[in-house]
Amino acid sequence: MNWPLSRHELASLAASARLRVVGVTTAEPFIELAGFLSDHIAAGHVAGMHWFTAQRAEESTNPAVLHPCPRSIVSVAVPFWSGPVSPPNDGVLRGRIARYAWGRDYHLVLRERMRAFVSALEAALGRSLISRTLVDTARIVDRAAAARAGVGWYGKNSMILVPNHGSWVMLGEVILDIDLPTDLPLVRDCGRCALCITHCPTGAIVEQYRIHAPACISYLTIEERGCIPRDLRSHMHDWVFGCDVCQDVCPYTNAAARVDDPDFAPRSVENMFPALKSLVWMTDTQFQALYGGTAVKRAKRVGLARNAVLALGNSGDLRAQPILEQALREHESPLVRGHAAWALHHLVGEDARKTLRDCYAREVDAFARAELETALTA
Ligand code: B12
Ligand code: SF4
Ligand code: SF4
Repeated sequence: MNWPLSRHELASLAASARLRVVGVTTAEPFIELAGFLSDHIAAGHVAGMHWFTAQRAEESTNPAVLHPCPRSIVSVAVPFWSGPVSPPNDGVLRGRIARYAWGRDYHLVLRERMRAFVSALEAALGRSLISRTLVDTARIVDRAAAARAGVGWYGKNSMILVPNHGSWVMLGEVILDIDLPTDLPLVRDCGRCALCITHCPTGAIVEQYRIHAPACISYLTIEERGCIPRDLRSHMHDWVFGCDVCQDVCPYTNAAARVDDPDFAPRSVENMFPALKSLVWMTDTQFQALYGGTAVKRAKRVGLARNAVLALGNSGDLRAQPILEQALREHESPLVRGHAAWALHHLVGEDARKTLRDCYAREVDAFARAELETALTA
């Protein structure tokens, strides 16, 4: 077949758009995935994400629903490992944000680069293309496209592992109306390793390649808008947005090459290890200044405050006690007050009784009252 571009030309056009890891697959439907996804949904593994319906899953496995004349899918992986970083030793009680969310929102970064890539392609071919760029829209299963395009392979934590970068990559796709030379899937697997399964703090990797999202800290801190199940709270440790444990323990991900991509660089320490007290009392303006234009925005200000009180309760540090007492008495959100009741009791046990009793006498919100009652009777 006469390809309009060679593999090499395609790779250098992608590199000119700052996309260094790309692979190509056909626009054929992902037939096996459709069945896997409907079983996955029926088993409740994505419960709580109401947009994740069987119909949407079926559509997401068929590129013809997403593009009028799809011929090829270019899968892109943007690496972001910038080397080991520890929280500052400044005596401040701090939480932890997952690494992918430290810098600019990856949706914006990937979309800009993929659009630049399409423009470069059009210039090289001398004609316009019918294209669609996708990133994390759940309109296509990004990992399935990456696996079929040979960009990476599935780890048992269900992450796509990319040679030289492990799972420290964000994924996107460009669907095009032209045929391109395709790549073969990589023939790799985890062997006997199961570190991610044994280290997952909440047991969310229920079997290899299968995540029970309602138990995953990433889901709990970002997608869950209401009450976090009590039995999972103490396992969330200091995570306030996302979780990197199943990647941090992975030997492939640990061997990732360092990339200094300014788009993924944090603006300040608060984008990596935020001060928990500040998160509890943040105003909308402060929230916007720190987290506007980053993926953290998705969790919303009150969601982060709720996550922060849990992290304070899990800190084991008595300096968290007055912060929690104040949150329990004065926070404007009943969601935060309710979680603060659990956190305070978890931190100091019986010593919380007087504050809990005082607050119970004044509390009017049903959720916060129920949490106070549970803490008092625990
Ligand atoms: C919903 C969602 C979540 C949910 C559910 C995750 C899940 N694993 O199901 C929650 C909120 C929990 C979540 C968490 C995270 N997510 Co998320 N999430 C998504 C989203 C929007 C849809 C994923 C989906 O369809 N899940 C349903 C399952 C069934 O599909 P899957 O995850 O692709 O899993 C595949 C494997 O299970 C495989 N498989 C099944 N059986 C078998 C058997 C064998 C033998 C093999 C080899 C494979 C295999 O097939 C499945 C389909 O491809 C995608 C974006 C997108 N549009 O695809 C991002 C995405 C998957 N998330 C991403 C990231 C970065 C994360 C977090 C790391 C964020 C964080 N640090 O907190 C965590 C990681 C948790 C984990 N271990 O998966 C990246 C993953 C990048 C990568 N390198 O793989 C994606 C692709 C976003 C992006 N555009 O880059 N996420
Ligand atoms: S992101 Fe955290 S909670 Fe979710 S599967 Fe990985 S280790 Fe478990
Ligand atoms: S930790 Fe081990 S089992 Fe898990 S993804 Fe990495 S190599 Fe695979």
